[in-house]
Amino acid sequence: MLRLRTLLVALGIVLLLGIGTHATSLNLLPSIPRAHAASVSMVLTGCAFVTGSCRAAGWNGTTTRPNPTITVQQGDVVSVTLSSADTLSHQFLVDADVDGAADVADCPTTDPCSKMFFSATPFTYTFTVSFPPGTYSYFCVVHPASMLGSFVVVSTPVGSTPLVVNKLGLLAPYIGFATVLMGLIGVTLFHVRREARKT
Ligand SMILES: [Cu+2]
Repeated sequence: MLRLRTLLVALGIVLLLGIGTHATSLNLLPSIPRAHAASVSMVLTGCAFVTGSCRAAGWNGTTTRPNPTITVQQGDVVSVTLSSADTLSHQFLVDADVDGAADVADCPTTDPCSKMFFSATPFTYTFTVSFPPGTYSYFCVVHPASMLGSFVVVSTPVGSTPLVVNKLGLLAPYIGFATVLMGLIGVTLFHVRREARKT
């Protein structure tokens, strides 16, 4: 009978340990990363016609990658370093209300926009992405036909990988716990029966 009591105490300890392990396994549950604003910097040079360092018309005026797609997260603080590479006047604008670049009346209330510039000396225009996720366009107000590109606003941090939930991995601690519990019940029943037979 003493052996049975010892066995039951041992079973209780193992059960408590099991519940403890079970509780910590809850930390394995995936957590959604909290959105956080970041500071994003980029350089855009103005090129409306081919001259000097301007190999093509377009922001950054390269033949390989003019008008680069700009991808940011909602809430990001974006700093654009602007200069003119063809001595012409340019003005950076993000068409946040999607009504085209011509509507300068939106600038800078709804559409973030820089001052007009023609100097080769760079200056930095900073704005916060306060509009919702989506695909927008950024323009040069003076040359909207050639100096335009995509401005993409995403809701998750730029460069983060999508959350993948390993469902089997989540179940593993539960299966392990259940197996140990069943085993212990089996062993206990075996000993209880043996003790009962002895008396
Ligand atoms: Cu321009």
